[in-house]
Amino acid sequence: MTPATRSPTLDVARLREQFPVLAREMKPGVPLVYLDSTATSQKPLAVIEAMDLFYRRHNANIHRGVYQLAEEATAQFEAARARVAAFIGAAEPAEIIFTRNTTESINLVMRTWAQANLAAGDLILLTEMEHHSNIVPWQMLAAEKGVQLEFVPVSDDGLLVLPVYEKLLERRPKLVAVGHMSNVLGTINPVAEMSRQAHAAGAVVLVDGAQSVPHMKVNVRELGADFLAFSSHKMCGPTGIGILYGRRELLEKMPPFLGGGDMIRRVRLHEFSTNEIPHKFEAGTPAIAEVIGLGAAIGFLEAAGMDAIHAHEQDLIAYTLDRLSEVPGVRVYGPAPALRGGVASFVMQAAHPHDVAQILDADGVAVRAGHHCAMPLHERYGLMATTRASFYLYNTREEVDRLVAAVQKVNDIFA
Ligand code: C6P
Repeated sequence: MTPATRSPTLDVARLREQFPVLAREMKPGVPLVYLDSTATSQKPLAVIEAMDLFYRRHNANIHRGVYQLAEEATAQFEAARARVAAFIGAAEPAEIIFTRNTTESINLVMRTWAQANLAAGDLILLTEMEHHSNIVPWQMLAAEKGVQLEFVPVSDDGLLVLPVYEKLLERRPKLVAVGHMSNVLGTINPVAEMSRQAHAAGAVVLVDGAQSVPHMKVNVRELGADFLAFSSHKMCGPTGIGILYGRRELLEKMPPFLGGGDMIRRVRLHEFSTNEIPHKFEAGTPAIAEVIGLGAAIGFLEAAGMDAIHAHEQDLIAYTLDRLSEVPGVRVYGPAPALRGGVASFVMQAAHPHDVAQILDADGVAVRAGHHCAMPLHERYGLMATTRASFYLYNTREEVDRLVAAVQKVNDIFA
């Protein structure tokens, strides 16, 4: 298969050359079709080489040594932080906290801001389409503190039922925690408008940007997010690094998360005082090479162009929905292409989602099957599992054709 360049916005053939793994054959003559970027993205040479170079030339701990190597490492680490801040339109690098992943970023807000500011009876609004990472921490807080949780329902066509959201806002929640883009339905929620309404009702807004930040232009100030959580590994960067954006005013008043080195200003035997933000929330030695890799990933994405990436994925998802509609017994969940990103979760009459994924795998097509860490959403549709194909800037229409051919094969096998 020749990788296609037929994208309205991207030179995909050239981009693909930057991802060594995409050249793999899963068995002789069967090239990999990687359709699981929602779980984790592949990594371009720019990222692999930036981390390699760091270890070969600059490796030292940061914020500690006064020698040149340590200063180089610190400068590169902080330059990556500044790059993340600019990428999402934060007012300053100090508003960017490095964690391990989106999950830890959300847990940090729960353990610090929410522990300090919420009391029994306070309301938190979530939605039925949240990933477990944006449900379970709040359930833990509910069990510990007696806060209440309410969920904005999802319609049959995969959209938030906004009149119910507006009604729930009348109960003046303290926090609205909402996913920007669903990892199952692909739905892109109208978060800017939802934030405006939430603020008018006196709530703080946390946005789970795990699926939006990698795939479209996200500006925290336009979004109105007080907190934004996302993961490096879903945006061409390495694993082990998550990001929490928080507004300075909120971060400064929050108690620290973990205790230890780097997060303190001064320690005595029986007390400590905290460092400035963002260091107050970054205890211990961080994943230094990974942060530098994330900086390189952002450079790579910016060079491709976030609007171009989004347009490419919308083209792919429109094509996918169209092509899958030709296959008998396939049902795809989620809204129309214009309202979603590059995610297609589906079920087949002929076979269980896990069997579908296995048959696809035999043809080199890598998709995920299961509940995708969104069990309540699957229950909403009366499902235990779906098969999910998801796209990124390196995918092509030819790969969608390979997906559809393999899906057709499932029907042939079970007919
Ligand atoms: N979704 C998926 O296959 P972590 O694992 O912490 O980097 O990201 C968690 C997370 C939070 N929110 C959303 C919307 C997500 O999609 C994810 C990760 C992956 O769908 C792994 S379960």
